[in-house]
Amino acid sequence: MTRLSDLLARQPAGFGIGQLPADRVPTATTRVVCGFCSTGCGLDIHLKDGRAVGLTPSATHPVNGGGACPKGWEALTPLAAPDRATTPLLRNARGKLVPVSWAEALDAFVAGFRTSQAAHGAESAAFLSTGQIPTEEMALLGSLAKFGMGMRHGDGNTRQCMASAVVAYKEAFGFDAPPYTYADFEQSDVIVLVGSNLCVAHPIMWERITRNPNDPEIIVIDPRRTETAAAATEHVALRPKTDLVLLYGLARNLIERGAVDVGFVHDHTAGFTAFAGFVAAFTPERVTAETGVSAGQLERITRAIADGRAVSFWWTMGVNQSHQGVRTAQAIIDLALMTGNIGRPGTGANSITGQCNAMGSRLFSNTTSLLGGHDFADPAHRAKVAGVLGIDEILVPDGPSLAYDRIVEGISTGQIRSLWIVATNGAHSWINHSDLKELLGRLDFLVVQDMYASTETAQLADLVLPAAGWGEKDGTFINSERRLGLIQKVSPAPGDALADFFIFKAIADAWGCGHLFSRWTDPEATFEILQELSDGQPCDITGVRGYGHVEQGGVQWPYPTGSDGPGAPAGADDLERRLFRDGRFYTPDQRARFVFEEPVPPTERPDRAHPLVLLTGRGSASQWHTETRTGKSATLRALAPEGLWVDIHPADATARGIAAGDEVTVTTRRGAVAARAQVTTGVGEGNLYLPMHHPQVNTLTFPAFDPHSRQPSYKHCAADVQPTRPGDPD
Ligand SMILES: Nc1nc2c(c(=O)[nH]1)N[C@H]1C(S)=C(S)[C@@H](COP(=O)(O)OP(=O)(O)OC[C@H]3O[C@@H](n4cnc5c(=O)[nH]c(N)nc54)[C@H](O)[C@@H]3O)O[C@H]1N2
Ligand SMILES: Nc1nc2c(c(=O)[nH]1)N[C@H]1C(S)=C(S)[C@@H](COP(=O)(O)OP(=O)(O)OC[C@H]3O[C@@H](n4cnc5c(=O)[nH]c(N)nc54)[C@H](O)[C@@H]3O)O[C@H]1N2
Ligand code: SF4
Ligand SMILES: [Mo]
Repeated sequence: MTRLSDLLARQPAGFGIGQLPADRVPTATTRVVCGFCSTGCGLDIHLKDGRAVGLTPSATHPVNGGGACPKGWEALTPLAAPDRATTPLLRNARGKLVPVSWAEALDAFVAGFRTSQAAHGAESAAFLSTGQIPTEEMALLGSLAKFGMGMRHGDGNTRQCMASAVVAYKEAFGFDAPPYTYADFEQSDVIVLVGSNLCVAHPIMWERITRNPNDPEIIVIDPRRTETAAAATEHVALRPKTDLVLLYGLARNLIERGAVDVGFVHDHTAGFTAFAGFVAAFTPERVTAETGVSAGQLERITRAIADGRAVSFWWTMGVNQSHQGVRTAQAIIDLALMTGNIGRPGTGANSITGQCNAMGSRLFSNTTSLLGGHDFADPAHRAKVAGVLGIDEILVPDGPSLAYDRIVEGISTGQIRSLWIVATNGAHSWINHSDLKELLGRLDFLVVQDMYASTETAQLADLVLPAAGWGEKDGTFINSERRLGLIQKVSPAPGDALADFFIFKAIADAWGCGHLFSRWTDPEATFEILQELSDGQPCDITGVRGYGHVEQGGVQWPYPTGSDGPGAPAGADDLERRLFRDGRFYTPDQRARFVFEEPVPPTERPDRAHPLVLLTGRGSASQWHTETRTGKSATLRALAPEGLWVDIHPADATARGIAAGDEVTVTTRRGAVAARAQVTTGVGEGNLYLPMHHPQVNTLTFPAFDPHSRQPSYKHCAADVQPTRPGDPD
């Protein structure tokens, strides 16, 4: 802990502590990482008698260096919201959720799952979790559900978000390993952002770009002129879902120009010759015809990449949330590999994660991969994990779980009969959720564990378990650049709400499998287990010396034993570390793979009734997903538009007699939603844009999925917009 005097010495004049009422003058400060996005900003929490009374972004944290976005500044506010779940709630015979004690709730939990599993088999129970709880909690949930309760199927909301990047990296690099460190934002001379609106979704990463001293070329590939595109040096406004054609065309042009790093490709990759042959068909004429990007612009970006000394490629949901998200991500990786832009400062094929602990979920949630980035299908991995945990190997399933969409499908076929949802609000966020809501109603038993009893999903539950949130518990997160950071309890949880960790422990005891988790006494003891599980893996963190080690600035994986001792390899203990500096990847032959496939059109095609394409995504820097948290802050609400606005191109608006501010109805084949018209050239002609934060938006989206990652394609469906007539929905 830092002393108040140290804190005050660091504050600029006029900080104003002197004006605070006496009962709010902090007496100490402690450091945590933010619990919203994956940037992982350090926040200094000011404490009075051990309780948070305010916060300031950490000036000395390597991620944010004193900055935070509005959500970070307001992080404490949602904790005090009146709709917090403060006691367990059980649906009674009259169908009403009523408060019950923890003892009754645990009895109901065990009875509900046991009864359903007895009738339909242990594997008919499943869970859906999150990228927003600490790694220790994810690991305990995944282990309890699969090793203790006999579940085989459990997935996370990270399927909605990162699944395409995970598969892309695994196939290309041999492990799910985003290679970069944020310093790369400052060290590039060419920065290519594909389907990524940093200014809104990762404002502090954008701030790091603004600190780049090289006057970088910033190329933004996005069908919309986003805040980020407007600030770029080049905005490539391609047609939605044509990225793959553009990227292959870029590869072809770069080859023609002789921009291939022949030495790197020869020494460290496999499959380039086939790739070069494949992309030859992506001529500039074809690229222009399919993507709408002009030959001149294609030439400019080819030249920028070819001439760049340090080119970094970054992508987010505009790539992952696509019917061909994996191959699109791999096309970005292909570009980085062929130009040798990997492993050096300012380079990389860099997937930016979304949620504060998406990376923890990818490695330790025991859903798609077995704890520690292991493989359920590999007997040696199962034996290793069982050995570390001291459990019988037979308890470890021999294959991965069904993906989120298959679990949902399983409810409709009767394969899945009971479900436990933790820290995700699928009844708002799942693609085409009208279906999901109906299906959740068919379950024998639905448990929702959340900070708020008011979420769309909690309202459908048979049992609601009240959870403590960020700021009310301890644990670690892993951010986008693989950096472990600490969260700490700085505020008491309301009422009977408990940290998810201790809810899981109580359930394990009630279920009768508590003995499996006797070593998992608290989050920090669990962290040691995670370290052991990571031993020898690319994400090895055995060298981390407990929570104290990650509190101040965090530590990036890998950090194997000996990373900071005498004799440690050079650079192993640097504050900023990137992967693949030696050109060696995690594949058996240590070579990265070129992976590619013929592009295919999106699943749902526009027609006369729905001639437009609807895109969805983030609305503003102050809104977080389904707004269960950000919606509770008056400050954050004031920073976002009120109500739902749809972006419409002026030509499309004129053709329909729509003027700015008009009430309109957006329709797809699945439904109709009322909104106000924002007439803007920010969207392309023929496109509409809706922010995902409004609960109705996912009644419109079309459930298409990438075949390799099962990630939903939230950013494409056929739609129309018309002036609202009497009788339309409001
Ligand atoms: N304020 C705020 N910040 C957040 C979040 C939040 O809810 N609010 N959520 C966090 C999470 S979990 C995530 S995953 C990230 C998401 O971060 P981003 O991916 O940056 O955010 P999105 O707005 O979903 O999508 C990015 C862009 O993809 C574009 N796009 C749509 N279709 C295509 C296409 O076919 N090609 C290309 N190239 N682009 C396309 C959209 O126009 C949009 O501008 O943000 C994180 N940060
Ligand atoms: N149309 C459209 N839909 C989308 C997207 C899009 O771009 N377009 N993006 C998708 C993406 S990338 C994502 S990541 C998802 C996000 O979708 P969700 O995960 O459904 O969104 P959140 O609102 O973050 O939900 C998190 C829930 O966890 C609760 N919670 C927070 N902290 C804790 C905790 O510590 N413990 C417990 N038990 N509960 C907690 C919150 O109250 C909230 O109810 O949405 C997806 N949906
Ligand atoms: S940029 Fe992300 S991590 Fe940083 S303060 Fe904002 S929400 Fe938190
Ligand atoms: Mo996400």
